[in-house]
Amino acid sequence: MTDLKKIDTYAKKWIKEASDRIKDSFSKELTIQTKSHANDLVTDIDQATERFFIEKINSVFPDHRILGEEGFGDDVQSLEGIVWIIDPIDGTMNFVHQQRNFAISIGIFEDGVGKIGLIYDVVHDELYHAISGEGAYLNDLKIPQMRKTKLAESILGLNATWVTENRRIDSSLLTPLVKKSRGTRSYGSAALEIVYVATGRIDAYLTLRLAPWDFAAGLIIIEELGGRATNLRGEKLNMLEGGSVFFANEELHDEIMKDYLHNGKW
Ligand code: 2AM
Ligand code: CA
Ligand code: CA
Ligand code: CA
Repeated sequence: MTDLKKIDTYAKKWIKEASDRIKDSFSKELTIQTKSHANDLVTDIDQATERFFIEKINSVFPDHRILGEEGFGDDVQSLEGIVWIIDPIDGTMNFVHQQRNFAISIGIFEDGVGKIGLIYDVVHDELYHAISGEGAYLNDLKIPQMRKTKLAESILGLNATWVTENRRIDSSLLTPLVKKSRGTRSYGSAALEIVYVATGRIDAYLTLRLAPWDFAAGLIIIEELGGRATNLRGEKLNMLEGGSVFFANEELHDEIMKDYLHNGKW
C-alpha cells in the first residue's frame, strides 16, 4: 500500500524549504524572461524552485513521476502510478511585481485519483492542505465543509480579460453573470483563488484557460470540502491537458451552470 503519510510529510518539509529559498530571493536581483508572449513571465526562481522539488522527489521516491510547469520534470502522458503535479510559483507576475499573492502548488495523484493537495501562500505563511478522505486544513486549523450560496449573494473570482472580447468565450455570456453576482475579484494566482473558494472568501472561480499545474492541488482541496470542480461545460477536468475551469460550492455551481452557461451548450 502507498504510504501517503510519508509522502505528505516530505512534501510539507520540501514546500517550507522551497519557500525559504524564494523569500531569500527577495533581496537579490531576479532574472526575468518571457515565454509565450510579452506578459507571460518566468524567473530564475520559478525554474530553481521546480528543480529543487524534482531533485528531492527523485532522491526519496525514484519511481514517482513529476509534471511541472517549467518542464524539468518527466514527459508525463498518463496518470498511472504516483504523479506529482507541480507549479513552483503560481502567480509569477505577482511574484515579480508585488512580492506577494503567489503560491507553491503541489497535487499528488495515484492512478489518476487526487490524494494530496498542498498550496502554500509563501508570504503569508498559509499552508492549505488536504489528504483525500482526511479533511482539509489551513495550517493546523480544519477548514469546514463549503457552505452553499446563491449567485446574488456570491463573489466571483473572474479575470477581467474574459469579459472583454476574447477568442475563448463570447463575453456577452458572462455579462449577465457578473451583473447578477454581488461582485467580482481577481487575485492573479489560480491556486490561491481556488483555495479562497475552498475557504469561502469568494464563492466561485471561473476562467477559460488553465494548465493542470494551476489547479491540480486546488481540485483535491475543493473536492475534500464538498465543492464542485469541472470545466465551464460542466465536464470533468482534464489533468493532462487543462482547459477552462469552474470551481464553486454545489448550489452555486448548479445555478451558474443551468442559468448562465446553458448546461455547457454554448
Ligand atoms: P503562473 O503564474 O504560474 O503562470 C493568472 O491569472 C493565473 O493564470 C496564474 O495562476 C498563472 O499561473 C496562470 N497563467 C498565466 N499564464 C497562463 C497560460 N498561458 N496558460 C495557463 N495559465 C496561465
Ligand atoms: Ca507561468
Ligand atoms: Ca500557474
Ligand atoms: Ca507557475
